[in-house]
Amino acid sequence: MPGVPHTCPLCEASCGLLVSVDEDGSVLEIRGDPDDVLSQGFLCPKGVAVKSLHTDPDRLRTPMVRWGGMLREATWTEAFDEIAHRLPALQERHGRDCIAVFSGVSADHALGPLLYTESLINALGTRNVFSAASLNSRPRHVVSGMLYGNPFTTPVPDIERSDFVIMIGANPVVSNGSMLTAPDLRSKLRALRRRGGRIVVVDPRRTESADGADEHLRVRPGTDGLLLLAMLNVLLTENLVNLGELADLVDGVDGIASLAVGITPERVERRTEVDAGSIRRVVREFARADAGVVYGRIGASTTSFATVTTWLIDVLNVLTGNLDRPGGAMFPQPGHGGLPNSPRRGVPPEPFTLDGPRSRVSRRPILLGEVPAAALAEEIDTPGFGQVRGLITIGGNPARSVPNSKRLYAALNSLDLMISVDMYLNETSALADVVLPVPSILERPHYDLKLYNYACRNVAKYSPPVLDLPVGMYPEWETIARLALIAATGSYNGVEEFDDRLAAAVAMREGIPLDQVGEGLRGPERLLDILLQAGEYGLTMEHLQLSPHGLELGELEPRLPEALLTEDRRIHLAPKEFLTDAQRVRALLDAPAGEGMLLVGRRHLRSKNSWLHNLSAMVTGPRRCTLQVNEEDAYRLGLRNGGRALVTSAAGRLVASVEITDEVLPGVVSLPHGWGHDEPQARMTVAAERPGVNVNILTDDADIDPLTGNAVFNGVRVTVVAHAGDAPDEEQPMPDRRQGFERRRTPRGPGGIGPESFGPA
Ligand SMILES: Nc1nc2c(c(=O)[nH]1)N[C@H]1C(S)=C(S)[C@@H](COP(=O)(O)OP(=O)(O)OC[C@H]3O[C@@H](n4cnc5c(=O)[nH]c(N)nc54)[C@H](O)[C@@H]3O)O[C@H]1N2
Ligand SMILES: Nc1nc2c(c(=O)[nH]1)N[C@H]1C(S)=C(S)[C@@H](COP(=O)(O)OP(=O)(O)OC[C@H]3O[C@@H](n4cnc5c(=O)[nH]c(N)nc54)[C@H](O)[C@@H]3O)O[C@H]1N2
Ligand code: SF4
Ligand SMILES: [Mo]
Repeated sequence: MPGVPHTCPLCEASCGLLVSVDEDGSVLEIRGDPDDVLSQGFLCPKGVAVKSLHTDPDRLRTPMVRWGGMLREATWTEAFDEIAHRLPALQERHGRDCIAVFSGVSADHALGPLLYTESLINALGTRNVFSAASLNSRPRHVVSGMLYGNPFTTPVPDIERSDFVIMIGANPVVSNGSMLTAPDLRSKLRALRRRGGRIVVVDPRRTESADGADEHLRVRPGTDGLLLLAMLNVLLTENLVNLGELADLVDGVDGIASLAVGITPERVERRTEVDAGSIRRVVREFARADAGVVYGRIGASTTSFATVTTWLIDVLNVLTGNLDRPGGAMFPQPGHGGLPNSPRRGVPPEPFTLDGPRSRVSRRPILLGEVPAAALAEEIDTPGFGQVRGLITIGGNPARSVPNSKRLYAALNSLDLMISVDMYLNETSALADVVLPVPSILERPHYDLKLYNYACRNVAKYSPPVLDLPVGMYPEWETIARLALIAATGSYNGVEEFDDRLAAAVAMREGIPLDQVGEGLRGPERLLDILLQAGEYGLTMEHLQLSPHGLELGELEPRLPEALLTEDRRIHLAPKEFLTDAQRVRALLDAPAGEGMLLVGRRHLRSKNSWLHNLSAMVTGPRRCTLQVNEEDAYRLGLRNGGRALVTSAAGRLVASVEITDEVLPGVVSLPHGWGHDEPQARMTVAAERPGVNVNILTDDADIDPLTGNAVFNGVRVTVVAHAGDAPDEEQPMPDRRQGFERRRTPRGPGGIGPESFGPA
């Protein structure tokens, strides 16, 4: 059975699928595509689960509208009429900024939102734009913006040619990489060791990646900045700095040198808990490697020192000459243009700066046009001009993914209007007034507009839908276009004209004559054709359509200085804002370690944040939402394996099941995110059977990385005590649902959704 090629959008690896379908359109099997340009047959269990995702009876297939307090199935006309009736009126009354948009991570993995959300935001004219980027990658953008002049110039580990990788707060064996698109990283890392290379993992947990590494440095959460400063100190004091090809491109080495003065491995040992001898040895070995790379992800970018940590990672790469060199940290060249780093577009209109506008309530930085997601709750619950009264979520579950869930839950319930575009009635969309469904992964086209910017090899691949759009479903781009039309004109008619105008505008921006655009193309394919033509390789949709397994565009090539968009086309290694913030890191040296335990997160191979838990194949085996505690701590705290613990932070508290393991260091506990499937109005039947607890009840929206406003999920201070209560095993103290807004509290009625047992006060 040949199967139809497609692309898995469930993580950043972008694996090729081969989907076998029978005559009546039923999906028979999903396998890895051996001819896929990137994944060459590799598939993880989530890829296989695209089939059960497609057939999941809970997946939304019709719009839902809240009438008389209950979400009921509705026609598209009813759903859009409801929005047209309420959204413009709200903006008229309270001003443009009263409607916020939250764009979740799934919106980064689907062409519709990738290409159309911007026009929705423009039509709304709101500055209240939020996304998952400020939950994980804003420090990366800011470091790239300040150092290279372009927030999207992302250095990516050239993993297939590297011979020394230091991974800081990343677990690619499970996550399959992040801001690194490279299917089957487990094998790629094994191959690296087989060819004599070395892998060092820096992580407070003994992760699956640490297990496969040569060395594991068990760092105390939140102290990586100190560790990196000590590494730089070794480089500088032992004369191991070697800028190589970068020598004529870099400014600011002196600034780095003065920052690292006196921060020796011996001095940081106490706070980082990493042995000084190991630090020195690793740095010497790294500096001697032919080509090495330091790579950091979630554990580096979601602590309160995230920007400085991310920055120092790049500094280490630069000072060892590993930036932009094969086997080091390289800049991919995707097949499409249209990104601000597209060479044809040249220098972006304004230099990247941290001195931009600030948010209304806590004056947090608005970067790349977005308010930090950790400020979403306060922008909703703080009265005043510009207060958010309505929210549109697309492909996200902020009720589970944003810090301080308790506050956000109350805030979401206080909104005058909430619209969700999603595949499920999840813990967020279940609170909406109108829910608009989207096609399944197999019913929509795909091209990884964002991920090819992080790919370990330059590739381009377009996957047409495997299956026809079912009757009664709209493509997601049309849904978003209709929302934009309502915001702009009050009416949702005229999608075709809207799309024509958008295509003309994008073509004009990219300098591509419209008559050069593929005939008969519309929607995302037409926009993609324009972006491809604007790209470095002069591709068209036709090229991609002729290559269903993807096009190989070559190994990563050095791109400096062309890829630099700083005004002087140099690397600004030591921006003053970073030097200043780094003083907080230096101050850690003499600060006391503090009371209580430090909470970190973790991911599991069979999860994707909050939303694959409704597929039985993804939740088999032992319960996974456990609080991992070291044996020493468990003994001290009187915790027993399988027992319960009450975990309390500045933001909230919850009860979790205890798992005693030496995977975590003493003083550290770990709880995964994306659980807490206990929202009575949600419709995720399988997930609700094993709800788990929502860790973001504990994370604090006041605790942020100051330079970016990025959320802090790791190194959160908590206290842990044994919990003797007779609460059910995965009980979770949620906000009191009896307070607040009656209209969202109504139990199941005819056509309504929610457990029978849940009644209004
Ligand atoms: N299977 C699976 N794959 C996924 C996802 C998923 O949910 N499941 N999610 C996707 C998404 S959205 C993303 S962003 C990526 C994330 O990809 P990764 O960043 O590779 O994944 P995480 O498991 O979050 O890894 C973070 C690591 O940081 C460690 N850590 C915590 N605090 C610290 C600290 O202070 N210092 C250091 N050095 N380490 C620390 C944690 O113990 C953890 O091992 O994964 C993507 N892929
Ligand atoms: N404590 C803690 N919190 C975290 C993290 C952590 O490590 N620890 N990680 C953070 C990170 S890295 C991220 S990226 C965020 C992720 O958090 P969110 O961005 O909120 O995303 P998800 O929880 O993955 O939910 C994605 C939603 O998209 C829907 N969906 C799937 N496909 C489509 C589609 O094609 N179109 C639309 N419209 N919807 C679709 C799914 O049904 C699901 O409801 O969470 C962050 N929150
Ligand atoms: S590794 Fe990622 S892209 Fe590949 S099959 Fe698994 S979830 Fe899909
Ligand atoms: Mo993420």
